[in-house]
Parts: sequence; structure tokens; C-alpha cells
Amino acid sequence: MVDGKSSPIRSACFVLPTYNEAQNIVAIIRQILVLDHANLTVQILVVDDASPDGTADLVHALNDERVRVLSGQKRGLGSAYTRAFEYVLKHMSVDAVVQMDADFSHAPMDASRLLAQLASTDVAIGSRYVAGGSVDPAWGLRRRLISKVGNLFARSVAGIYRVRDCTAGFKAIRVEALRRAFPLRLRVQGYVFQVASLHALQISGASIAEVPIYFADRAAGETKLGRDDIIEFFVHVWWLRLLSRKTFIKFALTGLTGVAVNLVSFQLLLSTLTNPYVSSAIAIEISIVWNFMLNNFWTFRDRTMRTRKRVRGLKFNAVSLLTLVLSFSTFVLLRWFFPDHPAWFSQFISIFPAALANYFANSYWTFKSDQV
Ligand SMILES: Nc1nc2c(ncn2[C@@H]2O[C@H](COP(=O)(O)OP(=O)(O)O)[C@@H](O)[C@H]2O)c(=O)[nH]1
Ligand SMILES: [Mg+2]
Repeated sequence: MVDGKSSPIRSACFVLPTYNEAQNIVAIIRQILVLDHANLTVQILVVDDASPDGTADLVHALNDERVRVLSGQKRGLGSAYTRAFEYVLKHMSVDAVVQMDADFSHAPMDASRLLAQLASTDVAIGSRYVAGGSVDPAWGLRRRLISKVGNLFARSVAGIYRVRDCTAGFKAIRVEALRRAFPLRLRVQGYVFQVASLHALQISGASIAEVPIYFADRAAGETKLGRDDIIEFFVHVWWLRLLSRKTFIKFALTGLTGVAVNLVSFQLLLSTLTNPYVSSAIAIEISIVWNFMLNNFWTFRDRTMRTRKRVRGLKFNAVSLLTLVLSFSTFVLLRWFFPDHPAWFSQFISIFPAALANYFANSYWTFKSDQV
């Protein structure tokens, strides 16, 4: 909720990834559809990876227009979710997405509390690890430990410090927030998707809250968490770390080249046009365009596609105007107060107040904030 406004949630699409959930799928769909009432329109998207146990056939047999199946090859939980989110963003018109397991670990009734939380945040996580949250007492020490360690590792390495349960698979997400964070170039196949998507939501500026839930052991069938998922998890979390840092390094480098471009253009213009004021204004403009190009096509490349281009362009123009006015007025003031200093000195100093304003405006508005 970057702008602080919250439109009410009147419709939600529940995304259920399934692989061999024939024993659970029909019952869970029935429970979710109970939430479909006057104030909330519910749709369900089952993302099935050609389950050999016929999960998809059971869903088709329900013949309910509120429920659809998205079939695909078995490549892992992450690719199933990526496919589903892309589908929702492209083909469905809903206010929110709820993602949950199809094995009754996540209680459909709890989804109401997650959706209610969206009145004040972009993302609501069904959390096992905040006060009031818990896991099934049937969970042995080994499972508890794996879950806890995985969570701690993901939080600290990927830099998602404020979220206690960052491997949670139960989330409600406002569609606009999802759109800002997608299409994600997540490049993940398996369970690490939960961490990678949360990371992407966080860096796109989404506000995130945790709602306590009780996490039950699966009702029937067995876990699909495999060795490849675990390996990918521990490797990918480091990549997420690098990704946050990479963006910052790129931003700093862009800024530095911008200063160089500004000063070199200023000197060149000054030697041809001789008028320092005209040269200053043109040089500022050149560096603004340079910075925007680099930030747009390089620094924030992954974010670039997430906001509508026209809106971003308009915002960029407004920010540029502010930058130009700030920088140029600083230049004029400095020339006025320090006429004996060389013109390049005034031009150099004039970059800083404008750069500061530019940074805040771009980071929190045009490209959305990087909260990592
Ligand atoms: N489409 C799809 N769903 C999957 C895949 N792996 C797991 N799931 C589903 O994701 C949810 C969570 O998986 P589960 O095996 O219960 O993981 P656990 O709760 O961590 O043991 C369940 O609904 C699974 O059916 C997959 O490769 N493709
Ligand atoms: Mg499960």
C-alpha cells in the first residue's frame, strides 16, 4: 500500500498448487467456496502438474465455473506458482490472490483473516512463527528444526529480517502489489519460491504483515519436498542476497557516472556556448536523461517491467523537472554568492541537493522503494 490508500477487497483468486492431491483437492475446494458470499467473490485456480493420481480430473468433474485448472509439466512448486501468478495477472480480474497448500495444512477459514489484513497492508502472511501462531504438535523435533533453521537462514541471508515466517506458503497478496513485483525473473523451480517471491515483494515496496495461524500436518498423502528443493533453497538464498546488493551497487555506479557525464558535458558546452547558465541547464538535463536510462535499463531492470510504462514516464518527468529546478537554482545561487570560483565548481556542488531529492523521489515513487 505504497500510496497509503486501500481499496476494499471484493474478489479473490485462491491459487492451489497440486501434485498428487486427489485425496484432498475436492474437500479443500468445497471449504474454500464457503467463503464465496455477497461481500467476496471467490475463484479458484488449481495449478496441477499432470498429477498421475488424477487430481485434475477430479477438479474438472466438479464442473463449477468458479474453479479452473492450469495444467503443466512437473518442474516444481516454484514454476507452478510462477505460471499461476502470470496467468492471474494476465487473464483474471481480482483484487487479491490467496496462495495456499492443498493438503489442509492451511485452513481455508484462516484465509478470511488474511484477506481482512489486506485492508492495511499489501501482503498478509499466514505465519507460524509470530505470537499466536503454531505448528502441529505431531511435528517431530527434526521437522521443527528443519523449518526453524531454514527460516532463520533465509531471513538473515536474503535480508528479510522483519518477517518471522518467510518460508510460509499461505499468503494473501493485493493484486496491484503482485503486479509491481511481477513478472519476476525469479528463476526458481522449487520451494524456495516462497522466499524468492517474498523478497521480490519486499524490494518492490510492498507492505507486509504477519497473521498468526495454526499449521496442521497434511491431512492425507505425503510431502513433495525433495532433495533438489533443499539444495536449491540454500543456494538461491545467497543469490537473493547478492541481488539486493547488486541493485544498490548499480545505483551508486549510475550516480557516479551521472556526475561525470554532467561535468564533462558542462565543460564541453561551456567551451562552445560560453554562457555558464545555458551550459549548466543543458548539462543537468543530459545527466538526468543519462541517469534515467541507466536506472531504467540496468539498475532497476527487473523492476522496470512491473509498473506501467506510461505512469513511470510521467512520474519520471515530474521528478526530472524537480531535479532540474533544484540543481539549476543551486547553480545560479552559487554563481551569485561565489562569482570568483570556477563555474565547474558551482556545477559540481549543484548536483548534490538535486541528487538527494532525485534519490528519494525515484526510490520511493518512480521505481518504488527498495526496503532491503
Ligand atoms: N503443481 C505443483 N504442486 C506442488 C509441487 N510440489 C508440491 N506441490 C504442492 O504444494 C503444496 C505443498 O506441498 P507439500 O508437499 O505439502 O509440502 P510440505 O507441506 O512442505 O510438506 C501441496 O499442495 C502440494 O501438492 C509441484 O512440483 N507442482
Ligand atoms: Mg504440506
